[in-house]
Amino acid sequence: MHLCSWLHLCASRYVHVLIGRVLLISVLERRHIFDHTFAYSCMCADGYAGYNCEVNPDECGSSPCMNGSTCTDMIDAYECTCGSGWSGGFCELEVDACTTQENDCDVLRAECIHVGAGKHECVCHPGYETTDGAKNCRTSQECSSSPCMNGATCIDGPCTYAACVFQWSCVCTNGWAGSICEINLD
Ligand SMILES: [Ca+2]
Repeated sequence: MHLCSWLHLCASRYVHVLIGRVLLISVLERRHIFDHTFAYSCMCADGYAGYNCEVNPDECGSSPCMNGSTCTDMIDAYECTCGSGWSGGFCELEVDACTTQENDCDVLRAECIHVGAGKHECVCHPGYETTDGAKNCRTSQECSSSPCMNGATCIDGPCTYAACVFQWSCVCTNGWAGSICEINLD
């Protein structure tokens, strides 16, 4: 008969339930010291398993993290580290980039459209055009192609931030009519 060493007992911090005879109770170490000829069992805390509570089961084994995220096993828990564009405890939620600082659309003259996890597109309001994916929109320059005929004056339509009321029009010289002053009245 001999006393068990600490290493022969349950993993530290766990409750020792002695099946056999208690030789003495260590108040200082808060454990029982027992006769090794008798069996013992361990009552594991949540998140531990094994005869001596020495096993940390892998909570990532059931692949709880979604959408390509990384699972980190912890004690009776796991943690998902989401990839770009995903959020939530399981990375199950698409990030709406239009509601984040990722939104780089023209604040006043473009619409941000959510098109997938962390992805967005910018579209200029009607009557506006862009050369940089609607990060900046400007009123369309219809008059630059000189659509008005016979000496008419081309006028870009008035715009609000929401839209241009009409995009352009022609002011004809005397004797001409039509939307582009193409009709000779004389
Ligand atoms: Ca674990």
